[in-house]
Order: sequence, then C-alpha cells, then structure tokens
Amino acid sequence: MLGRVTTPQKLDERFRQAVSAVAAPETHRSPDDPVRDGTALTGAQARRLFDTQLTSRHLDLAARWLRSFNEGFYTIGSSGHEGNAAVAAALRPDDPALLHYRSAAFYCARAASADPEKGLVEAARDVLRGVVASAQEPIAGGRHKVFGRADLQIIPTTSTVASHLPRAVGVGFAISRAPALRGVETPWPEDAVVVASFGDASVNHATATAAFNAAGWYDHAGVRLPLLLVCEDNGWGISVPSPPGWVAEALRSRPGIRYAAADGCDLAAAYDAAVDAVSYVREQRRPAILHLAMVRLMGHAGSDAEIAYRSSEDLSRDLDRDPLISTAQLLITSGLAAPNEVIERYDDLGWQVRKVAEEVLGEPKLASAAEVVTPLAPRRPLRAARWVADAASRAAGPGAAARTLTFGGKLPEHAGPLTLAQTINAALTDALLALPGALVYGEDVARKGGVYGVTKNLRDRFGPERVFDTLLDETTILGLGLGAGVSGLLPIPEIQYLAYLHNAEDQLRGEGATLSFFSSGAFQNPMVVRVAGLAYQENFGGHFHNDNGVAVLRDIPGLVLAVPARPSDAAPMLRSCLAAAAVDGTVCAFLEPIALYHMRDLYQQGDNEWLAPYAPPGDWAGAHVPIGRARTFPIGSAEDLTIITYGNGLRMSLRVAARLATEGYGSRIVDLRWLSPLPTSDLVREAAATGRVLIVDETRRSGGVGEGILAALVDGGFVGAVRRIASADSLIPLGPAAEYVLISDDAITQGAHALLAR
Ligand SMILES: Cc1ncc(C[n+]2csc(CCOP(=O)(O)OP(=O)(O)O)c2C)c(N)n1
Repeated sequence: MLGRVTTPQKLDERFRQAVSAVAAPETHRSPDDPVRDGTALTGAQARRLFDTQLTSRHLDLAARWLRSFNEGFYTIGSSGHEGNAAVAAALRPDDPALLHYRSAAFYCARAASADPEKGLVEAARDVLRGVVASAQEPIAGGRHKVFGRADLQIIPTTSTVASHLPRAVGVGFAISRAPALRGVETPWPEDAVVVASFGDASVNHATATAAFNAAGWYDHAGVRLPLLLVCEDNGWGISVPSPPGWVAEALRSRPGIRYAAADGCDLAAAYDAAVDAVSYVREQRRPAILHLAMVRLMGHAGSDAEIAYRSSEDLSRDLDRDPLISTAQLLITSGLAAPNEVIERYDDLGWQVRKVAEEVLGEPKLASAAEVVTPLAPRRPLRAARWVADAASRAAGPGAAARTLTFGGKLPEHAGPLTLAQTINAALTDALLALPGALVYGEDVARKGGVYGVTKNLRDRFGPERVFDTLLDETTILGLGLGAGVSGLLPIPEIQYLAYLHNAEDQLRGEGATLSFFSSGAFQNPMVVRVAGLAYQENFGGHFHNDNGVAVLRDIPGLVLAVPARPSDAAPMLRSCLAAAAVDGTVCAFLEPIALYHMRDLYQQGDNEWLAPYAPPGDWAGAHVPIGRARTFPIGSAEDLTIITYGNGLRMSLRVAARLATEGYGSRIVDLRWLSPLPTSDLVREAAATGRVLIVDETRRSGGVGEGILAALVDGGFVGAVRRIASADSLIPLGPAAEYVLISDDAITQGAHALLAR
C-alpha cells in the first residue's frame, strides 16, 4: 500500500521494484523489428525514447533535490507524462512546437534527435538551468523556467494555460499562407506541422476553445492549417478532477478537427497514434487533436499535498500506470534489455542528470534590473530610421511604377489634404507595397473596408491572401498575429473597437509582450495592432463604441502605444511602428481616435485645418517620427501656459488655445503622440518653459494617462503649477449624457483660466 503522498523516494523505489519483478522475455526481438506485434515503434527507437523518458523523470527528481536546499525555484514536473516523447519522435525536428509545462520528455527527445551524441545531456542542462534560474539558461536566460530553444524550433510558452494555442493556430496559418506571399521566408519548411500540447483542464479555457474554434472555422472555410493539438490528459487540474469522459467528449466534438485518442502511458500505442496523427496533418494540411491518457505523479508541483484531495487508492492507481515502468516492461519482455540493465540505465542517466544539476547550481544569476529588462523593449531608433529610409527609397525608386499602379494612378500625395482615415489608408497601402510579409486583417476590414472605411480598397489592391476578414473573435485575431509574427510575417491586425480588445488582451500581455522576455529576444512577435477607439463619436455609440480606457495597454512592459491625432502625424507614426516591429520585434498598439477619422475642420466649419497633405514614404523629412517623441504646437507667444494632451484632447486644446490667444495668452500645446513610452523629456522641457501645466486627458481620472503625465513631471523635477482635466471615473453613457463624463472645450478653458490667474 502506498503512503499518503508520492515522494521522489517512493517513485524511485516503486520503479526499481516493478522493473525487477518483470518476467523473463516472451520473445527476443531485434532492435530493428517492431518492439511488439502491431506497432511501428522499433526496439531501437523504444530504447532511445526510453532514455529521454528516464532523463525527463530524473529532471523532476533533480528539481526536487535542488528545491530541498533552496537552489531550485521550480518544481512543476513531467512525471507521468513521459509518453510525450513519442509525439516528438513522430514529428520532425524542424516542426515548430509550443509545449505544455509537462512536456520535458518531448523536449529531451527533440534535442536528442537533433544531436544524438550530446543532445540529451544538453537538454537536461537547459532544463536544470531553468530550474536554478541560471543566467546561462539558453532561452529565457534565467527569467523563467520554460521549454524553448530556437535551434530546436521550440517556441517558449508561458504559465498562462492555453494562451499559446491561438498563437499555434497563427503559426499554422502562417505556414499555410506563406507560399502565396512572394518574397517571404518563414523559419519553418513549407510542409511543416506545428504542434501544441496542453493539459486536460486547459481544454475548458476560453483561450483553448477559441483556438479549437478558429482551427475548425478555417478548415471549414477551406484554409489548410497544419496543426497538431496534443492533450496530455492526467485527469486533474491541480485539485479539480476532469469529469470522467468530459475531455474526450469535448475534444471529439470539434468541427473540422480530426480526433484520435491513445494511452499515453504506453509508449508504442502513443507512438502509433502520434505517427498516424502527424501524417494526417502533414499530408492533408488539416488540424488534428491527439488525446493522450496520462497520469500525474508527485502532485501538481513540489508544494502540492495531493492527499488533501485524492485518496491513496487513487494515487496508487496512477503509480501502477507509471509510463517508465510500462516502457521498461516493453523492453524487457521483447528481450531488448534485462531488468538489471534497465535499472543500470536508469541509474546511469540519474547520475548524469544529478552531475549536471550540481554543475549548474553555482552558475551566475541575473544580477541587475538592467540585465532582467534587456530583452523586453529593445529600441534601435537608428536602425528603425534606416529601415524606413530603405522602404522609402524602394517606393521612390524601383517600386515607383508599381506604387502608382496600386494607387490607381492617383498618388495620395497629389490628392490634396487628407483626413486621418484617408491618411492611414494610404500609409497601409504603402506598407503593404513595401513589405511582402505584411498582412492586414480583422473583422470587416477586407470586403467592407472597415466600419469607418479605413481599409477601403486594400483587398482589391493586394488580394485576399494579404487583406482578409477573420472570424469574430479578438483572441484569434491577436493569436493569428502572434503566430504570423513569430513566423517571419508582419501582421497588422485590426481590433474593431477598443472595448473589444479587453476580452483578448492577454494575448498581448501574457503572450505578445513576454515572448521576447522569455526567449532573450531569440523569438519575437512583431505586430502593429490597429485599434479604433476613444470617445466623441457624435450621435453614436455609448460605452462600447466610445471606450476611453487605455490603462491595460500602458501597463504592458515593452508595448508601444501610439495615438495619432493629426493626419500629418498618422503616416509617419505608423511607419515608426512598422519599423520598430520589423527591426526590434516590437508589439505596437496603434490607437486611432474614431472621432477624428473623418474630421476636416479645426477652428470653424469649413476651414479644413485638420486635414493634411500625405507625406509619401520618399519624403524623408516626414517619413517617420521617433517613438517617444512629442510634438509641440506653439500658439501666440507660447510663454504663458503648457497644455499636455493627445488624441481628441489635442483638437480641443488647440481650439481653446486660439481663444486664449485672443485674450493675450500664449500657450504651447504638446501632443504626446506616444502614450507608452511617454515622451517624458519632451513634456518636462515644455512644462518648464512656461511653469504652468494643464493636463488634458480624455481617459479616466483614475488609472488614466494623466496619472502617468503627473508622475513624469514629478520625476522630471517640475516645480511649477499643474492642473488636470480628465474624464470621470465612469463608463460612457449613450447620447448627449456622454458630455457629463467627458472632458470638453469648456472644462479646458476653465482649467486654463484657473492656472493663468495664479
Ligand atoms: C489561465 C490560467 N489560470 C490558472 C492558472 C493556474 N494553474 C496552473 S496549472 C493549473 C491546472 C492546469 O491543469 P491541466 O491543464 O489539466 O494541466 P496539468 O497541470 O494537469 O498537466 C492551473 C489552474 C494558470 N496557470 N493559467
């Protein structure tokens, strides 16, 4: 009878006892023959995979050992899941993989197949470096314990269960779409299969259901996604059991996705099922789910006292299904190894893993904040500027004829002053011309050309392969971008309204922003997400079409948040975002103020002062603007008051400033343009120039941009007078009542007078 908790010692003892007790061989098979009747797995393969399974087990034991004297920081293990080695064996080493945190044997098997001599020990070293947070860990550099390595095509995943699945769909989409994009290279071969593994409780997650749905939707629509989804089902999500039969039921019923199940504790059965699933996906280019029954040994993590929620009989049943014992039986009963040889191999690999653990525990850790943050937001503005210049010279030189043709003979720079929407449309056209890997997509962007016409004609100009409508799911829209970005494309997705970003926001936060951080920049997801947002749509909307909350975006480390207000800035800012994405892998949110899309006038009706001529890519001076640099509009003497604002606030502030000028006050209006990172040096300098600052912030008083501006002023040593006009801590109501909660020309005027009276 098993004790009340499965400890490493008990697992070890049980393995030794069980292996010693295996009966003599039934047959003596050759290593080249199937390891048992009816399987494609040969004896030699089984022996190799057994090594990876043993290594995976010893990694768990070593992690617990390291933890026991505070040198290890991660004990979520893979014991009981070692059958996932069979999935690695069924795939090719150049198939991209996004792994469950229990897929250590997969990781080891892939490393071993890439380098049969040293791969296994090196994989052990990688994993243990992760466990001890060594700065020499090859992917996250000590920032997290993840499975990832660029040369093994393993894209690191995060702890947020299932959040990698929309990206996996995106990688499948990119593999499928890349051949249609001339001049684009992806890191994956044309016939690659992308694999993503996950646990059984994760099947219920909204992100997982989004991914299953998107894969099925694309299949139904005739788009071929080479995607293999592997559910490693141990029956538990920490302490919550999956109801018997539920996972099979839920996975089997996904339209468009082929389902197969196998015993993941039986290496040969898992291998056969994996080979079958992989060949279906590779040949048919269609998605499949492989559902592997597994067990969870030694609890959810090192600190998990399973006995609080599992009976000892239940724990014992899992131990009886230990996949290591099962593979040992396979090898012994086929005559490929004697019990003592199996135990010797187990001990031999155990010693090798323990030796590596001792070697890595003394390695240096990340030693400063600077080291930690280095991969988060690499900014190389000079390279970005050069990138824009290269694109510009192509547009002006060899690409000039094609450009004229694409614009239907009417170049936007010759079309007279344009609105914000027209400018963004022209800039997107130039982006699609310059970047063969650029994709513009989202809900209603293609056929309709966007709810506000911003993407009008783009599909006609570039075809449905590059400009396309998606299903109605923001998680999928962003996931496609993450997958396309990591595959070498440059996605420009659209989120139809800011309010609808929120239910998918983790794709930017937990996936987008972390990839570079957890891979030390080895993997990046360049992306420019266009988001239509902010308030002041006359006679339209209510909250969901006038959302003014951007705090979630400003809070994501490394993410660039751009808000173009004036048409003259929109094209250069979009080019800066695209350049940062292409050069530094930056995730950019390009927040377009809806109320300004079709705005023509600034001071009075018919003045057309808000319009601007289009700065074409070849116009170097106006081609791009550096990220994090503001723009100042001096009015009158510009000496009495500084107004710091952005978006709709810019237009209101300019109007107020014009009236103040008639009263004899000069002001300088600072358009931040970038809400993250804030242009701190510009705003502090402009504040100091007058000593009086009015912050005009259309986001909410609590958690809004104004708080960041105030903090920047304080941090920058500003000692003058400051007032803040901000929207109320409210959602936006329908109709004229919106005026009560939003800032207005009047409120700005009052704030300015109060400051000027000091
Ligand atoms: C989105 C999210 N919610 C909660 C958690 C906390 N959590 C970590 S693992 C886990 C259980 C996952 O179970 P399952 O998918 O079955 O994988 P298993 O650990 O059993 O292999 C939970 C709830 C998380 N990591 N991510």
